Amino acid sequence: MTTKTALLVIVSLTVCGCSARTLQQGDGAVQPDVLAHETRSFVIRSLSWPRDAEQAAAYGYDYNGDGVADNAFGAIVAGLAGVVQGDAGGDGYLVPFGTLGDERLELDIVRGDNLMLLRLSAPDFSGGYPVAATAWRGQVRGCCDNRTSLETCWPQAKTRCFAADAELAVASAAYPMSGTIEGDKLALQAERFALTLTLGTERLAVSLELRNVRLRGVLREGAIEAGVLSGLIAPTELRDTLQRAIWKLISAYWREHDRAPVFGTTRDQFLDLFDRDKDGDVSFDEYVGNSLLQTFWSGDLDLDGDKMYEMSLGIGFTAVSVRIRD
Ligand SMILES: [Ca+2]
Ligand SMILES: [Ca+2]
Ligand SMILES: [Ca+2]
Repeated sequence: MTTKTALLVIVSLTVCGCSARTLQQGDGAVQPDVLAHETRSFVIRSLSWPRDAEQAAAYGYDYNGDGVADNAFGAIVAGLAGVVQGDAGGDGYLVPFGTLGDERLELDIVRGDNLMLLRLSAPDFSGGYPVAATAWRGQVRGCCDNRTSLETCWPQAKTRCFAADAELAVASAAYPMSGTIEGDKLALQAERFALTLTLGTERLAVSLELRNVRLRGVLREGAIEAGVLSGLIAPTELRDTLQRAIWKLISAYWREHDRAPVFGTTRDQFLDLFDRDKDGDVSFDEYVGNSLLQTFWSGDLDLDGDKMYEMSLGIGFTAVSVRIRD
């Protein structure tokens, strides 16, 4: 907004004493609703996978209204986490998934590789008002010089990228959201949202476009706490993005450690299961075509009734205040 339009608006408000909502006209391309609003901007500071079935449910959203929270992918990750833990000191056959862990996710966020931005806009934040919101992917930024661990990165990152006066730039189209604040409880929904996750020892960045997105959390001064982000992964996205990433993860690990067991099976057993054309390798088509995996990876919900099942996903998050440049 130019100084001139700002002045015009202030003058108009003073003169008519009316609410900003009535100021719909004018040639200054002024958006009265926005003027009436206070805005708060955040960057996601951490993401956390569910560690057990209980947490998977807590991070889920009940999409089909049957009283049970839906979080099929979260439940898979929680299940893997349990097996990895159970396998600690064992033969390490789930090593490729060992770094599904939160620390790896957090490191990628803290060092500025995976920034997700959210701007809330409401008449005021004391509660009971509708909220408009916009989410973006943030531009990659070097948030610290020593990027090797959270301990070395965070002291610098917290002032460079995760402070109220830090300014982060957007790097994607806007994902519009809407919702409410009741007391300190924020609840938003959006048609779509791009969630980027880093998977495995190979640190594969996977950008998933979630549908039917629900975001909730507790609004604090300068932060969103106890955040939960839920959404549905479409069947094509599930196959072409998520399963492909996991196939890459397994293949890379397996090629590098050609004697290592995979999923508790030996290399021969693994080939037996997947290598249909017996060329000694497991292609993506062989991997996704495996009937066991098809069952494992089948979605859990078909809200749009097209007989293709989407997979629900819920993950925890926290966010802190920043400035957003869009
Ligand atoms: Ca349900
Ligand atoms: Ca093959
Ligand atoms: Ca469907």
